[in-house]
Parts: sequence; C-alpha cells; structure tokens
Amino acid sequence: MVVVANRLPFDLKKQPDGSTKATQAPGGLVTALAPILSRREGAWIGWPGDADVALEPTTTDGLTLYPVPLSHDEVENYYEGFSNATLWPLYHDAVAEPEFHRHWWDAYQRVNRRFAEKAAAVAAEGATVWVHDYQLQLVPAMLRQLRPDVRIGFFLHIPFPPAELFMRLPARAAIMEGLMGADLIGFQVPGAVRNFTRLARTLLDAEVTGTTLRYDDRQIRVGAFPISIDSEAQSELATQPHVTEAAAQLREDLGLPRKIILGVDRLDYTKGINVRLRAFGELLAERDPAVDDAVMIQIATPSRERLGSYVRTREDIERQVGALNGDYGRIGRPAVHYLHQSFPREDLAAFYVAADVMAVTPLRDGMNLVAKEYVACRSAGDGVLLLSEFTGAANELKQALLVNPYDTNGVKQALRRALQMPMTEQKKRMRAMRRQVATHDVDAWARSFLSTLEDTRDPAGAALRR
Ligand code: GDG
Repeated sequence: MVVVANRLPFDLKKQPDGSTKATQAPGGLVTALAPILSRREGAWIGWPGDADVALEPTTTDGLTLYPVPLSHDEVENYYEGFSNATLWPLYHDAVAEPEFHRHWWDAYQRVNRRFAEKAAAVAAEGATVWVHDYQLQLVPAMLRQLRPDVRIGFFLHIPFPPAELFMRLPARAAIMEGLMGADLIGFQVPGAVRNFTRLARTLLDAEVTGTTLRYDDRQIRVGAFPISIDSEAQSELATQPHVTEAAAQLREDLGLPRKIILGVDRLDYTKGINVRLRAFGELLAERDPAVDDAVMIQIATPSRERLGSYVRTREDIERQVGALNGDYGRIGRPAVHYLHQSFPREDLAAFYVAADVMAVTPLRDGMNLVAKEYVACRSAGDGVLLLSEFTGAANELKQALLVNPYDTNGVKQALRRALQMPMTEQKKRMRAMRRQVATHDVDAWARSFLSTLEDTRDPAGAALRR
C-alpha cells in the first residue's frame, strides 16, 4: 500500500554520510495509518518540507518514506499559490478572496505529475494507492494512466464547495477529471459528496446511481468518511499525572479564575478566531455576569506565514486581543492570554483538561479535530463545547452548543450559556459526545475507507489487472 500526501509524516534530515534520517513525533494521520502500512510493507510519498533539497528514501518502522523534492518556485506557485491561495479559500466558502494565476496552475500540474510518477514507480503490481487532499487532486487520473493495474483511493480533508463556487475555477474540468481517476473518492461529510456528485453530473456528464458514478467507461464510488482522532490514546494522555498536574498548575498561574475559555487553532482566517474574541469582548463590555472572573486562552499555532492573507489575519487578531486587554485587563490579569506558538501534545492536553469551555467557531472547516480532542480529554465528564455548525464535527457532536459563527448575538448567547451551564447538563451532553468520539476513532475511519476501496470492483479495471 502506498500513501501519497503533500507532506511526509516525518521531518527528514540528511546525515553526513549522505543517508536520510527521520525525526520528530508523527501526527494523527500517520499514527492511524502506520500499523496498516507496516503490515502491508507500506510506503509514503511526500514533500519533506524544505525547498530545493534532494533526499534519499529511508525506512522507519517498516514504513518506507519517498521524498518528493520541490524547488523554491514550486513551493511558491504550487503550494503557497494554487493550493493555499486559490483552492484553500475557494473550498472554504471563499471566506477570503481566491486568487487565480495561470503560472500557479502550471506549477500545480507539474508537481502533481511528479507525485503521480513517483507513485507509479514504487507501487507493486495491483497495489492500493491512497492519495490525500486538495494539493494532489490531479494525481488519481495521472496515476491511472501510468498504472491501470493499481487501485486508487482519494480522500479530501477539507470541504468540497458547492458548484456555484467551484465553477469559478478556470481549471474546473481538469480538476474534476483528475479526481475521477480514483476508484473511491472520500469526503468528510455527506454535503460534500452531494456537491461533488452534482458537479460530476453537470460538468462531466457522469451517470449517477446512488453513490456510484459511471464515467469514461469506469465505475467510481463516492462517500462520506468522517475522520477522527486516536481517541483512546488522547483520553489516556489526559489522565496521566503529569498532564493533570500541569492543568492544575495552569489554573493557578492564571490566578484561579472562575472559568477558563479555550481556543486552539492554526492561525487561519477560516477558523473564526475573531468570532469568539468579538463575542467575549461584547460580553465583557456589557459587564455580563457570565464573564465575571472568566479568562480566555487563545492558542494560535503559526501557519502559512509567507502568505499575505495570513499576515493580515494575524494583524487583525493581535489588534483585537490588544484592544480587549487594554479595555478589560488588569495588572497581572489580562482578559485574553494569546499564544502564537506551537506546543507539545502533552501541553496541549493540559490546556484541554484545564478548560471549562472550548470555543471552536470556524466559518468553515472540513472536520475540526480540536473539538474531538477536547471531548476525548474530558475524563471527568464535565466541560462545554461551543461548536460552529459549519464544521464537519458538528454532524457528529450534536450535544455541543452549536452556533452560526456569522450570528454574533447567537455566539454571545451560547457563550453565556456555556459559562453558566449546570454541572448535570454539562455531564449529560459530554457523556454522549464522549461515546461518539470513543466509538468513531481514526482507526475506524481508515478501515472503513480502505474496506470500501477494496470492495470497488471495476470490471474494466479488473480485466486490465488480469
Ligand atoms: C485539516 C482540515 C480536518 C494545533 N496546534 C498544535 C497542535 N495542533 C493540532 C491539533 C489537531 C490538529 O493540529 C489540527 O487539526 P484540525 O482538524 O483542527 O484543523 P486543520 O489543521 O485545518 O486540518 C480539518 C483535518 O485536516 C483532518 O482531516 O479536520 O478540517 O482543515 O490535531 O491538536 N498540535 C500540537 N501542538 C500545537 O501547538 N502538538
């Protein structure tokens, strides 16, 4: 089995003898896929993260990593340009204006071809190849052309937009055709499946029967596969003494406030960090009793810092935090503790354990794993999750306080309610959400996608496979 993703799951460093060494703890996706991959002599194809660096493949824990090099120009045009300044905003409801440049599209095609060629070179006869995310939407069709014998799955981690937005893309037909090279195309939520199916019918004239599309004499399955976390590991981490002690210490360091409100996001304009700051600020301005002796912690992990839209988002958030602290802070007691930093997993877990209210207010989000991590960490069964309706997670975590992030009064009201929720109600809601997260973990997600992929039997492809 071969995984193809924009980034490799490890940081690779060149050793003095020219060989390559993998470092740093892996993230959620590789944790889920690692056992499956090492059982199947798996490989992972991806960019190591630095421009203009050529590295040798390396094997770690039964998983072979194949680095795909990108030049400075390609990082600028394929990754920062077409992926993150055209597709990312367009697929997230165009909450920032998508930019269209022909040379970005050229680089996107060129780099997608490089990934497809690498996959074609390393996949064994009849292998399963699982391609991930919006940076690589052309890979399925390119790979199918090179290697008709392999089974190809594609999973999109971010939303798939409604036709009205997708149709703005000059390369719309090429991208749809690229995706249609897969045997199975997976999305986070059923709404995305509907958006995609409608486009396949109108733009490509595909024949649609339920979740099966017929196009170019082949069958393609589509479906919703909501991603999740390693729920058991996350729950266990949260009950470790060093984590619970760190959480208690954190509360003390904050001056033992009555309530702690927490936000954890990559610093990204889709995450609606400004939404929760505005709601909190207005409650403070109104001297609402609910925010009496409450503090907010906002962790905003640095992200895509070379892009203008991210620079502006950071400036806006920092201006908002500064104004709130100027207006409502006291010496030694700011209203908002703002941390533009990354933390180790353990520290993040301590924040989740300490927080009475978790505020997750994206304007649009494919899933949002932070919401699930918070729930998994609440082993005492208390705590309130405030969750945007426009996240994939809202489909599953129905006992959260669901909000429309565009409705400031609604968000304020929900925040007020969260801060005043009786313990019995907190526990009842949290119990249901914990059950959902415990039974739908990332392993179940991977298995469900892969078993559906194994079931796709395309008669034409099968003939070729023989
Ligand atoms: C994309 C889609 C979809 C954050 N700060 C730190 C840190 N994190 C971790 C969180 C969480 C992950 O990063 C963020 O995942 P999200 O799902 O919340 O959001 P995106 O990064 O936008 O992810 C999203 C996801 O893909 C998966 O399909 O859910 O919709 O946009 O796990 O804990 N981790 C550490 N330190 C930090 O400072 N260690």
